[in-house]
Amino acid sequence: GGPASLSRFRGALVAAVLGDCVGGEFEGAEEVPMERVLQHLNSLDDETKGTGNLDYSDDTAMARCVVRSILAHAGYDERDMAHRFAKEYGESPDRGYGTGVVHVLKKLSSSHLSDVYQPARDQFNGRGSFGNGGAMRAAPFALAFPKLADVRRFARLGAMLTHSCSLGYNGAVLQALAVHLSLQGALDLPQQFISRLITEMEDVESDDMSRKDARILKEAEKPFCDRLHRVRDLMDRSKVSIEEVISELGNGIAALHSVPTAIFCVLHCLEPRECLPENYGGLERTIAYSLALGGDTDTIACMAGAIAGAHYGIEAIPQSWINCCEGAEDADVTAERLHALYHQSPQGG
Ligand code: R7I
Ligand code: MG
Ligand code: MG
Repeated sequence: GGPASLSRFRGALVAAVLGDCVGGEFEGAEEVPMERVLQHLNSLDDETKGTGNLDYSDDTAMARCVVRSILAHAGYDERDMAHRFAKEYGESPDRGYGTGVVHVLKKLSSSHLSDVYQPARDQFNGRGSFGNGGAMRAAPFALAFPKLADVRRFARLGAMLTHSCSLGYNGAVLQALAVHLSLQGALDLPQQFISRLITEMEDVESDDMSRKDARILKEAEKPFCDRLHRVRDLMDRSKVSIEEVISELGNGIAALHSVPTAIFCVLHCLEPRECLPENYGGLERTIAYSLALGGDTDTIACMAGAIAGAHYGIEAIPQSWINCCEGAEDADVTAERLHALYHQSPQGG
């Protein structure tokens, strides 16, 4: 479909759930041979396994809170979103949450909290978390707000409810911007896509807090820009090994070591690749490639899925894969409501 078509909204939200559900199988594995990935994905075609048998994790659980909160308020409401995160955690605490963030979620359940951003600030000796938990649930911000400035602003605030370190919330901003651009059809020109992300992140990472955090954590002056330049270098190469991707970009639980990686997965899989089946389309390639990296596979596949789904649209996702994933059907339904909100927005599309 054209820019911001319903198919793209559905693709983004459903493929994010898919990445989370199928990626759970390999989360934490050091290296995953492509053979095993393909075996796992082939098994999804086996209808005897029943429907919805792959559970979603915290990635989808929190994204669903973001979506529902935005829909309920036709915009961002910090108290409501924080409350939904806490309630969801209270009802299903075993979705695989990060070990740090559970403390925030417990504090957020208190109704006397005067500042809902405070529990996140108290994390890790007051520096806040740089985990990818803000980024993993950032896609819905791109699907709710048509204006880039709003996507930036609200993805950042929404992440800060649990991740107050700039390396955490800036990762969420980057992920939301990637989905925003993809939704507009920007992946038709991959070089421009990565250049625009770099230009935006130059600005995002120019504030005092980002510079200070980068210095303290001994990262490059603008850590996400640095990684995006590496993505561009890897894109330009005809052959790249999985080992190089992992060593250059990472596959870990920090936003810095996973958001640029997810973006690379999407870019790398725009074209057919030798290591991937010929009958796979781009969306299938992206999911398979993300899993083969190992590490934080559910989250990297979830984020890559959102970006790729916004590009290829819902038609690119095999129905048999959708059938296996808990919450995929629900994501499809809510995508339609986000699409309506996005297009009714007074600022226009
Ligand atoms: O970021 P977060 O919500 O975790 C998301 C990940 C995804 O992969 C999910 O699929 C799920 O598996 O978890 O949770 P946090 O607890 O905020 O951060 C995750 C981890 O990153 C922490 O448990 C720490 O190990 C690490 N981490 C830090 N370590 C040292 N110093 C995050 N911030 C810091 C830090 O400042
Ligand atoms: Mg998870
Ligand atoms: Mg994960």
